Amino acid sequence: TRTMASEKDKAQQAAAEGPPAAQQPTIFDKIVSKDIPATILYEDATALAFKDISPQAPVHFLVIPKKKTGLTGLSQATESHEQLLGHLLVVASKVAKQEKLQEGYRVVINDGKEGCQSVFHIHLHVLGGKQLGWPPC
Ligand code: D5M
Repeated sequence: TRTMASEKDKAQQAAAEGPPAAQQPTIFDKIVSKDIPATILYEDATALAFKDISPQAPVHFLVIPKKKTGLTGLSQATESHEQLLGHLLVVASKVAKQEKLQEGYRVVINDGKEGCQSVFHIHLHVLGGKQLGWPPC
């Protein structure tokens, strides 16, 4: 689809610009600091969940750590991130319930160029609200 193509383009462009510096601010830092608006669905001391600006399903939100602590993407994960990554999954589950996804949903983490990652601040996609297809590629 066109949307897929443009996400792929963005990911390839981001990859061509070189590896992201771990602490380089992204658009998600501005969402965390409320410098740019987002529809926030959940917030605690560690995590933020907000609606994706370009929804790929009737319900599509992102769960991010407020401080990425070196985690630009899942490929950067180390044992030091275990607690944070676990927390993001629990938040995804809580917000999915809150958004009434009792019939099911999907959680996705895009990583790097071939994974179509375009924002280098780790984020979980939660998609649902319709019968999803499989495989996603
Ligand atoms: O996904 C990055 C996702 O981030 C993509 O689905 C669009 C979303 N996005 C980008 N900017 C915004 C703002 N400002 N608000 C909400 N959502 C946003 P990736 O997995 O890196 O391809």
